[in-house]
Formats: sequence, structure tokens, C-alpha cells
Amino acid sequence: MADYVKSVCRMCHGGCGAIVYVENGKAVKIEGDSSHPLSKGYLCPKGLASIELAYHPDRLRYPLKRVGKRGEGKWIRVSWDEVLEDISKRLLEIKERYGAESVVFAHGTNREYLHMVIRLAHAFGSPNVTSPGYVCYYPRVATSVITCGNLPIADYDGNPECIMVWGCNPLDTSPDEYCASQLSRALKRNPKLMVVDPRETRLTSKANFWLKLRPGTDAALALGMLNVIIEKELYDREFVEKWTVGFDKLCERVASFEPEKVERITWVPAETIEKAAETYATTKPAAIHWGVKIEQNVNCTNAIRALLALMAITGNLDVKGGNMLFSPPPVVRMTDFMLKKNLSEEQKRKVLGGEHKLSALGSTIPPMYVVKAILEGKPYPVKAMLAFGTNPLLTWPNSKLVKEALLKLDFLVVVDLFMTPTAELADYVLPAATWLEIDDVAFYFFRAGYVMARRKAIEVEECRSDHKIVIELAKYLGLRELFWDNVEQYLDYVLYPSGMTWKEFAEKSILNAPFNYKKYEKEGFKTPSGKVELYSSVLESMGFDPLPNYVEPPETPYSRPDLVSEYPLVLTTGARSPYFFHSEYRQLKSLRKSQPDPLVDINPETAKSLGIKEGDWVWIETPRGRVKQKVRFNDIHPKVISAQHAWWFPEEPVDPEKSGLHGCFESNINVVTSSDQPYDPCFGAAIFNAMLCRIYKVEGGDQRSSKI
Ligand SMILES: Nc1nc2c(c(=O)[nH]1)N[C@H]1C(S)=C(S)[C@@H](COP(=O)(O)OP(=O)(O)OC[C@H]3O[C@@H](n4cnc5c(=O)[nH]c(N)nc54)[C@H](O)[C@@H]3O)O[C@H]1N2
Ligand SMILES: Nc1nc2c(c(=O)[nH]1)N[C@H]1C(S)=C(S)[C@@H](COP(=O)(O)OP(=O)(O)OC[C@H]3O[C@@H](n4cnc5c(=O)[nH]c(N)nc54)[C@H](O)[C@@H]3O)O[C@H]1N2
Ligand code: SF4
Ligand SMILES: [Mo]
Repeated sequence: MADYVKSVCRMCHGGCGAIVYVENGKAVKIEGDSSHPLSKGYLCPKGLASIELAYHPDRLRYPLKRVGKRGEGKWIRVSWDEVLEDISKRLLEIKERYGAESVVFAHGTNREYLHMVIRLAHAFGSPNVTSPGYVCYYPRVATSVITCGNLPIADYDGNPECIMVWGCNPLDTSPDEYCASQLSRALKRNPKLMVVDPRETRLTSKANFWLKLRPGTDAALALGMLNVIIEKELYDREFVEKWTVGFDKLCERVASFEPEKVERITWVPAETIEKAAETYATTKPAAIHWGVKIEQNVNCTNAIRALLALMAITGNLDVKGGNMLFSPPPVVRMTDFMLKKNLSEEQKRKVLGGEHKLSALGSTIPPMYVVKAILEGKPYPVKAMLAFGTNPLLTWPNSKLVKEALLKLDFLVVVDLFMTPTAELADYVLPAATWLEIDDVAFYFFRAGYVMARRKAIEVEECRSDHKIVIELAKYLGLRELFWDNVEQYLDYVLYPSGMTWKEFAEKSILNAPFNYKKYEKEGFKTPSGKVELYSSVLESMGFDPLPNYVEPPETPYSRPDLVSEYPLVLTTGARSPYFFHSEYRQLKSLRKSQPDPLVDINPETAKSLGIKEGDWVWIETPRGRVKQKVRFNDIHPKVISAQHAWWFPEEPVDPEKSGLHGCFESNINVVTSSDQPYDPCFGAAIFNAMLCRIYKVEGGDQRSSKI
């Protein structure tokens, strides 16, 4: 008879409760856990494919050492002891010769072991950890912390009467600390719904207001809404007087963002801006659910700050049904794992891209600086990289330059589930465990007040959890005293503030913080002034603009009118497919069947004017190059197209003759994004959603069809 294990899915950032049925040591079935407080039984198609992932024939099952040239695809199996010894020897040699800073540690998106990777880097003596944190989520967290003390989260259980979904597509992405089913449940109560998105999604047809903005102009739109709310005196006067600083200065700043001007910038009609702003300000309580698209350009900090100001001046912060500031559950925080104290002042100062002070503060540096240091030796050479669960050839901007950089490294180690295009360039590839194979404290809902137990259900050959890999590597590097003997000891440490051991927590499976509204009335906001800092003292002290603003990104119809005749369309990238997680799962038949090819969303009228039909393969070309994707019709703004990101084709071979790496440059949109300055000043965000492009049909033999 099948046994079962109650666990927490991590096929995306994770968090949905899952019951895994196990028979003779094998996982046989997975279903949603209806007792989970947030997902309540929901599992998406990716979650349902977890078992297929764990047992996929292409999975890495033991450590591999490269024997041919980089990218030739020749590997031999080695033992864990041999591999860890070799890696530590090479790293210590490089440290001795070029300094610890010449070794960069990389991790992928919001992995639950990322704090271990940061700890390892700091223990080793390197200040350089790179991750998607420069364009994803961390800017929202850090900017919120300095503005109002914590990250505001839509309080769906508090029944918002108005929900404004902004640059986010939660039903397909369950992003950050949300599960899709929370929004679905909230919508059943029929609140007013506003969607700020250039593209049609499953939400836009349900929306009272759909603001189809020009990508990259979110900050201007939010400033325009602030302008309307302030001009019409629709803000919460009492809250503003008692609990904010800098309102006068904010008023001065937004005064010039009148709806007519904002219409010219954003392409959203002035009247719609006014009506949407009025509705948001007068329907109480109102919650904003923001997404990653507000972060992926030079206005990253501006957009976040302007949206925080909207929540604050309308009195929607930390109130029932508004944007809550949840208390943390009683566990050691991820940030407490950083070992910055282990770094000398001199080492800290060497951090790459340190001018983006807020990223540097959070120990995440923009990868463009890593690429530059490898290729140009500036400000010093980077010689080695350890990459845990990230696929830079697909996910960093300017993929071809990333490849050049990775090829130039003296030493590259990749820890992954599969032989990805990035892994193909490594010296060693280590097999990581999937979520079904590990015990862990799942941090996904931390900022919503919860941690959950992820419990090991199965084992797959020699695969190891990243936690274990870090702990064991630390021993070889002579850093044992800064780590733990084993993963269970580490888990006990994480949990010690709760008074529970891992074993006890695994039984209980969930831990949550006390829950109170309007905590500021007793304790103030956790900022330097104790109030919401509309004018930020922290940004001012760092030399940044203390007020939100809008700057025109460098490659738009307005900043580069000279390009418009050749590149007439605006390109945004990376809107998520419900079936994949960035570059992941293209191997899984059940998911790939649902979406075999990379898709670019185009307005049918635009397509018609270019002689393009739905299903055609088109070249998407920017001044930097071109890639091909398949056309899907969408009621997207006619001047905008939206291309998916991170596409490669595991079924395609490694072909050293043609420098082919599983087709990773055919449809990968980061071939055409830019890694050049300007970036967002505070975080170093690169631009993924505001470029100019043209599209045209792929002719003849250049069409591709999926072989999976
Ligand atoms: N299925 C799946 N789920 C995922 C992921 C995945 O790869 N696949 N990735 C995870 C990660 S790391 C992240 S960061 C989140 C991201 O998830 P979300 O925050 O939901 O972001 P996206 O899906 O990138 O984009 C959301 C919407 O923004 C629109 N958009 C595009 N450009 C702009 C713009 O400039 N402004 C505005 N306002 N809207 C714009 C797109 O059309 C899209 O509908 O999802 C997480 N969850
Ligand atoms: N053009 C464009 N580029 C983008 C974006 C965009 O919208 N547009 N979005 C950006 C954003 S928001 C993000 S977050 C990044 C994501 O960037 P990455 O984090 O680099 O994305 P993934 O493709 O998810 O890479 C994760 C890798 O880890 C492996 N993996 C999965 N689970 C584990 C595990 O438990 N352990 C280990 N060791 N490996 C594992 C997977 O097989 C995969 O190869 O991409 C960014 N890049
Ligand atoms: S939304 Fe994410 S956590 Fe939930 S089932 Fe899907 S992949 Fe798993
Ligand atoms: Mo992300």
C-alpha cells in the first residue's frame, strides 16, 4: 500500500501544500493538500509534473568531470569525495593567486538555500554573490523595508473590495509570497479589479479597468495616479499627517505628472488614469498585487516607491483587506546567515557593482558586472564561478556575451538537475536533488508570516540537496566551524527561535507568526523616522533621489526616435508561461505537450499589417540581433509585442562544430536584450521590458518544429 508524505511543492518558487504518495521507495502520485492554509488543495500543472521531473531519464545522477573542451559534451563520472576535493583545491589555488574576490558565487531565483550560498561566499572571503535579485523581488523587499519597514502583501483573507494587479500575472505565476488560488478565491467575492498590463491575460477580461500601458512606464503611471489622488484630495488625510514624512515634497514631485502628460508617456488615456486612480482611492479596503515587471528596467526603484506611496497615502497599509505588513515567523531569518562579519572592510569594498548600494547591501550583485570583470579584468579579474541552480546563458541579459565570459573562466562549477547549456560549459557538474528528495524549512511564505516543512519523500541515486553540497564543500575548504556537520543540524539551527527541532517541526509542518492589523499604532513603522518615508532618508543618505520619479529608458520611441523607422515596435519579455519555470521543464513531456514552442504575443491587427498569421514563426530583431518564436494572437497593445524568455531545446544536441548548445541561441530572447548601462541606480536592474524591435516572418527552412 502506498504511504504518503506531507510536503511543500517547489516546482516554482513554491509553497503549495502537496501530498506525495510513495510505494516501495518510489513516488507514485501527487495531490494538493487541502489542509494547507494558503493553497488549500491547489496544484498547478508544474506541481503535478514533479514526479516526472524527479525520475526523468536525462537527470544528472552523479557528479561529472569534463574531459573534452568546454562545450564538447564529453564527461566522465567521478565520486563525490573526489569532486569536492578537486573543487576545493582549485578554489583555494585561485584565491591564493588572485584573491578570494576573483571567485564569484551565483545562485538562481529565490532558492531556499540561497542564504547558504551567500554564507559560503562570505566564509570563503568573497563579497561577490550574483543572482536574479537585481531585477527580481529583492528590489521590492529592500525598497519597502526602507520606506515602510516591511514588504506589503495583499491581504486576500481580509477581503479587499478593490484589487489592483500591477505588472503581475498571478494566476499563471503564483509569484513571490502568493499562491494563485488566493487571488482566485478573492475574485469570487467580486471586488473591483484593475489590471495594469500591456498584454491580455486570464485576468484582463474580468477587470473593471485594464490599463494597457507602454512597457517600462509603470513609474510614470503610478505618479500620474498619485497626482490625481492628491489633486482631488482623495487621500487619507489623517494617516498622511500622523504616519508619513515628506508628503509636501511628494506633492511637489507629482505636480508635473498630470494625466495628459502621463497619457503621452504611458499610452493610457488620461481619462482612464483619472477614473482608475479615483476608484482605487475611494474603494476601501484596496490591495495592490505587484509583480516583477515593475522592476525590470531603469525605473525599478521609482516604480516601487511610487506604488508604495499609493498604498500609504490612501491609508491601505497594514489594514484589513489592504496591503499587510505581516510579522515574521519565529525562525532564523535568511539574512542572518550572511557572514559579512567574516569579510574585512577591504574585501567588502571590492564588491563588484558596489555603486548599486542597495543590491550590494543585500549581497546580490548585478551579473553584468561579473561578465565585465571576467572579460575585461575590470576592476579586477574574475577567474572562477560556482553556480548553484541558475542558467545564466538563458537568464542573464546579452546571452552571447555571457557565453564568451563563461568560456573565459579558469574554473566553472555548476550544480543543477540537468545538463543545461550553462552546465555544458563547466569543469564539474554536480547533481542536485529535487524538492521531493529533501528535508527543508520552506521559506516561501516567510513574509506572509509562515514557514512550512518540506519533507523528503524519495531518494534518486547520488543526487544531493544544495544544503548538503554547501555543507560538505565547506568542510573541504577548511570552513567547518562556520557551518554544520549535517543538514539536520542546520535545520535545527534555523528553527531554534521556535523552540522546536526539525523532527518536531516536520510533524507539525507549519509555523506562523501572530497576526495583527495596524501594528504601527503601537510600534510605529520600522523605518528611521518610525513613519512611512514618502521622502526616503535612507535613499538620501546614500546619494540617491529620495522621491520617486520617471526617467525615459534608453531605447524607446521617445529616447531613440532615430531607431523607430527600422524598429517600430516596443518589446517586453519574460511574461511567464504556466507550464515552465524560466529555462526549466522543457524536457518534461507532460508540460511540453501543452506548449511545445516559444511564443510571442502580437496584436492581430499588427500581425495583419505585416502579413503574419497566428502560428507563423517570426524573427524578433533588435539592434543587437535576432531570435525566432512562434506567433500567438493576443489583445496586447498594438505597438507592443511580448516574447517569452529562457527557451532552449534539450532535445537538440551539443554541436561543437556549430557551437550549438541545445539550441540555446535560437529562441532565447536574451540574445537580443542589452547588458549595457544605464541600469537602475539603486539595484542595477537591467532592461527586460523596454526595447525597440521589428518582426518579420521566418522564411523557408528556418522554421523549426519541436521534436519532443
Ligand atoms: N509558471 C511560472 N511561474 C513563475 C515563473 C516562471 O518562470 N513560470 N517565474 C517566477 C519568477 S522568478 C518571477 S519573478 C515571477 C514573475 O511573475 P509575475 O510577477 O506575474 O511577472 P511576469 O509573468 O513576468 O509578467 C506579468 C505580467 O506583466 C506584463 N508586463 C510586461 N511588461 C510590463 C510592463 O512593463 N509593465 C507592466 N505593468 N506589465 C508588464 C506581462 O504581459 C505579464 O502578463 O513568476 C514566478 N513564477
Ligand atoms: N529577458 C528576460 N530575462 C529574464 C527575465 C525576464 O523576464 N526576461 N526574468 C528574470 C528573472 S525575474 C529571474 S528570477 C531569472 C531566473 O534566472 P535563473 O534562476 O537562472 O532561472 P532558471 O531557469 O530557473 O535556472 C534555474 C536552474 O536551476 C536548476 N534547478 C532547479 N532546481 C534546482 C535545485 O533545487 N538545485 C539546483 N542546484 N538546481 C536546480 C534548473 O534545472 C535550472 O537550470 O531570470 C531573469 N531573466
Ligand atoms: S504554483 Fe508553484 S508551488 Fe504551487 S503547485 Fe504550481 S509549481 Fe507547485
Ligand atoms: Mo524572478
